[in-house]
Amino acid sequence: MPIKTPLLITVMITGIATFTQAQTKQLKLWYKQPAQRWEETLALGNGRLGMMPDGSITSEKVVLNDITMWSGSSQDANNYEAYKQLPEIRRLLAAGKNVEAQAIIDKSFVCTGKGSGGVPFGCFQMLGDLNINYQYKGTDDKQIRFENYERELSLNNALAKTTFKINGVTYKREYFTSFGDDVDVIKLSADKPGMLNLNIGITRPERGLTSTTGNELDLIGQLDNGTDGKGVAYKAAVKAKLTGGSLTTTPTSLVIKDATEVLIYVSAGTDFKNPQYLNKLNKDMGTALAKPYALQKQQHIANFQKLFNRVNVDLGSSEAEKLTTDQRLIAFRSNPDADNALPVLFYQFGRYLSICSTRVGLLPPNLQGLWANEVHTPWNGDYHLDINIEMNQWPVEVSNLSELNLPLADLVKGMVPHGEKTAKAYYNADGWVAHVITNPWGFTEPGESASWGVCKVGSGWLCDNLWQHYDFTGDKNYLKQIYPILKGAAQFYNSMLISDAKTGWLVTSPSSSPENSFYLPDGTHASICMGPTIDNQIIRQLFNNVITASKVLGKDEAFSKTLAAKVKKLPPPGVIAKDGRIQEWLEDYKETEPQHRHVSHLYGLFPAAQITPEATPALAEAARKTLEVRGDDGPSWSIAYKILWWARLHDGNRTYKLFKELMKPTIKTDINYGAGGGVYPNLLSAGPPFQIDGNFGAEAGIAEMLIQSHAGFIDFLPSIPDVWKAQGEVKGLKARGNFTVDMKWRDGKVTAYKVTSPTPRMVKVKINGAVKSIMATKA
Ligand code: FUC
Repeated sequence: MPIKTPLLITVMITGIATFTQAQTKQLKLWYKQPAQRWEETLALGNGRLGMMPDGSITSEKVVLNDITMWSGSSQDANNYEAYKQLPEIRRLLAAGKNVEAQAIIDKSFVCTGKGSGGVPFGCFQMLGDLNINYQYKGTDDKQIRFENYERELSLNNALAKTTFKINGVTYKREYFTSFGDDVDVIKLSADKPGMLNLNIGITRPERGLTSTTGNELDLIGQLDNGTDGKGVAYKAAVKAKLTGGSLTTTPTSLVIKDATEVLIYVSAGTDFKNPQYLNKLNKDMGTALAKPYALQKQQHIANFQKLFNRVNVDLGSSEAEKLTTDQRLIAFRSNPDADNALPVLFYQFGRYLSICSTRVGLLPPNLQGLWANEVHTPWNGDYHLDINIEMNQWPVEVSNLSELNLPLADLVKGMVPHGEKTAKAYYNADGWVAHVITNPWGFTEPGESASWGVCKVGSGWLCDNLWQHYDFTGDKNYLKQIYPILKGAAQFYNSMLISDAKTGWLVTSPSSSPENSFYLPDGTHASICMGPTIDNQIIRQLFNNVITASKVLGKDEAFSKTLAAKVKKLPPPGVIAKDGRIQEWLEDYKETEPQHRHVSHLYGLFPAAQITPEATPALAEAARKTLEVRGDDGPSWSIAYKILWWARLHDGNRTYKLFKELMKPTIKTDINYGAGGGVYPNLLSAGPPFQIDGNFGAEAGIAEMLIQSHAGFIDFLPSIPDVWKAQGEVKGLKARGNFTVDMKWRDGKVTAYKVTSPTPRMVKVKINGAVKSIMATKA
């Protein structure tokens, strides 16, 4: 809930100091060689279009993306007979016959059709490859000697560059996905006239036709929708503007000879919710071509910086900043305490990635944000609801990018009508439900396998993300808009909870604890159970949020009372098992994988605040033991989640240990479900493979180390490691209730701070261990 503003206490803000304006620090990734693999290429994006140049000398590949490139289509994969199996499944579970219950689910309680295994579920796909082949005068093409090579990605300007010298000529390339004109822009230049010779092609592994019309190079196609083949239609148009030289075309390429400067524009789009996409992309191309490059670049940077410059974090400079980013990661591994600027870079890279991978009115970032170099992206590049998509959104509120939560709210709104059908089909229940996976087509059915697909708190978890936007902003209009979504999700659980005969608690049945399994007393194992802890925690959270919302909006008092009565009958936020850990399931089962990557039963510790060291010390201690047994490794998202939990447990040094784990350099790409998460040379997070949740989760974790606001007050430096204590400064972080926080510290003690709000208000803060009320000044 928003932070209460106590009345009548007027304490002056102490220690106001001048805080660094905007970004004074240069934040960049840089390298001294071209990318050898996609995981070394630099991620550019403008919330819709993505572009990843590899900076090769002769054959440069620039992977292009569009966040709406989705195969598949709306479908109805509900099994409308499924609810008839519910009494028998529940009877078996109550009798401890989980294996038998699971068998019925696999047969008749999953989605119909292929589920995530193909279309119509669909898959997020790359748009295409822009292939630029360069020829250099006076060189033997096979053995080109180049020097002074550098490529970089500036996070301050959302701009990538490549420079090198061949035969005394300096070549420069500048790349950006324009936040102004909504096109990809590449500027090629040489410091001697007439030295640019190249041809440009555009391809795609399937469903893409390349052609030229006039001086425009086009890639067009249509993705598979799983029914009549006429799925999302797309086009990418490429044009070049030259200074000097000549432009001709072949049927599949643009050929440029003897130019001094070349501006390449890619204007692309799909018909996803945009039947007029061809008009738009033609118009965008026209505007881009007509504008002077310098102005275009300036507008791009200005638009991007409106969001990026809202937050500044400074933990000091380091010598390691002089190292290239790949070398710096290696150095950090052996001497992490010498480079406090790396966590800052990684934090700001997370903010950069949010700004680049989503925008208001479009889709939220998927498993890979908006960057994919394949047609078949791992896990379909979809929206996984049992951690991943929620984690993607966790950093945006605290990191002052609140509006970037709205695309998720739109996605969820679109799921509701379908989720209502799913609620009826499987549970004969009111409201709406979503299980483990969704896509832009509104999929809400269980997945195709009982082992992972039946977890039913996807909808409840999403609602918490939606709630966070209200909690941070206090925006009642927004609350009004999302209320029906929250209420519908609560109606579902309200109408399907059953009473557990042993405890009398209200629980879900059937369900599972995301993607874990357990041993039954007879030695067999199963995933399906009644009332896993995560379900209880998510439902508690949702019901309480709906109760608060109904009060704030002054509606649905009767329903709110029903929920309040049910909350009392839910299992507590955690049950402490014999071994001192929090029980993952209603029964004290032994897990089949003690180090399983999901630690779902700590949802109550983060993102929820049902378990806190202050209010529930015994549960907090049990959470600590739970984490000790689970260990510190896992896919990157799992390590990132552990940063967040340890931050909530106020163990700064442990959070930093986990951050170090997360920053293990790797180039592995095989799908990993166990230990071994890390980071690629381009700082994208490695599950492996690339999954952006690790970036966003770690960003949220770093913010949570610096500021927390879930317990009714703003906690300054709740969880920083010793190595950050000497001195630091942050500016622009957000706290629940729409407060903005700046602070400076020295030797672990806050020395100056400023809390602002749209209107002056009292707010509770915890600074240097003391809780007090202060006046937040007008922003
Ligand atoms: C969840 C995780 C996997 C992976 C996938 C996309 O199922 O268990 O590790 O992150 O989502």
